[in-house]
Amino acid sequence: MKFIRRTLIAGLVLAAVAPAFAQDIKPRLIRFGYGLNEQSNQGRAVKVFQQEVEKLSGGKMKVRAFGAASLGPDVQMQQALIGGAQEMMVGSTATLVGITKEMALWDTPFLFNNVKEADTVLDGPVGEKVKGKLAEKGLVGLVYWENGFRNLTNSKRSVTKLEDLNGVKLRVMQNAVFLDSFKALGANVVPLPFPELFPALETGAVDGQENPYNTILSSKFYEVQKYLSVTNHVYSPWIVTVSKKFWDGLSKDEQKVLMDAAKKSRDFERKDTRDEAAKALAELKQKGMVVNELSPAETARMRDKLTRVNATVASSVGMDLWKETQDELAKIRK
Ligand code: TF8
Repeated sequence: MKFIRRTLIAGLVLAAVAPAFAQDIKPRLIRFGYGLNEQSNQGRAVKVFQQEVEKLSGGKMKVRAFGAASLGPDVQMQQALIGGAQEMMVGSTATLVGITKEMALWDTPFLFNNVKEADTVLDGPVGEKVKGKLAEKGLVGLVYWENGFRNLTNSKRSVTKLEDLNGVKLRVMQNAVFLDSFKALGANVVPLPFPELFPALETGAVDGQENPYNTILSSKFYEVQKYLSVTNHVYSPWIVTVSKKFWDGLSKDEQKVLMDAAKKSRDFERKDTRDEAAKALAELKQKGMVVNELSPAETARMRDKLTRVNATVASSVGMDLWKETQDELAKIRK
């Protein structure tokens, strides 16, 4: 009896520590870079990823987080991942278009009407296909996070109609679809990497920019921008990527740790971002921003101008992928 009980206890103890023992996991250091600050939705989710990797690997795999673009803007980090000088990052899919042209799909104005559509397409076959294209270029895409629906801010005037954008120097991401879109709306577009944006707004080098409420808040754009126009002109995803050079040197168990942690961080991030976005507008008003909605007629005019870039997106991502996306959206909307 005593023997049995002892073996039983020993067995239970073993079972508790077994996963970490049985797994093929070595000590690993992962340098994880991101562009927003630690207090942002991006920073909070990186922390969740970090904790989850440590937990799932029994403390063997460690994630060192570098926020506020301290390892450089998105484009520079992507190159560091490809070269193997950095292990991981999260950033905008829009800045990946130079590497993987299919990413331009997500830059299509008004592609998604709501977050349910975004989640379904991004986590479904289309999202997987686009993500899979990264491997040819030395990157491994793990999961999509939510950056969010983008809205327009500027320091000149309330944008209530298209014509109000005339002559506004507007920063856009370094991405052809964004450039074309806002040119079509009549703005003077200035492509800039994200870390240069706040200083550019502060010095008046540019008058405006567009980003989700969360970022307008966490990056303190309200300090240098007076007007916010609710345009929701496009949904931006973020994507968590790994250096393929690093990934290919990992065991299956180590890869699974990163994938499982990435999924956990994604679920956390989307919820956290949506909770924050729901409250952010009131907070931005409180900080002194003048917020305006667009009339249905003006929204329709803007939509009409913006959807003219659809043909360009379709030809750069390929007609098959474009059609597959439209079919999937039609299915969701039924
Ligand atoms: C932008 C993006 C950025 C992201 C972030 C740095 O406007 O929306 O917020 O790329 O990862 O540049």
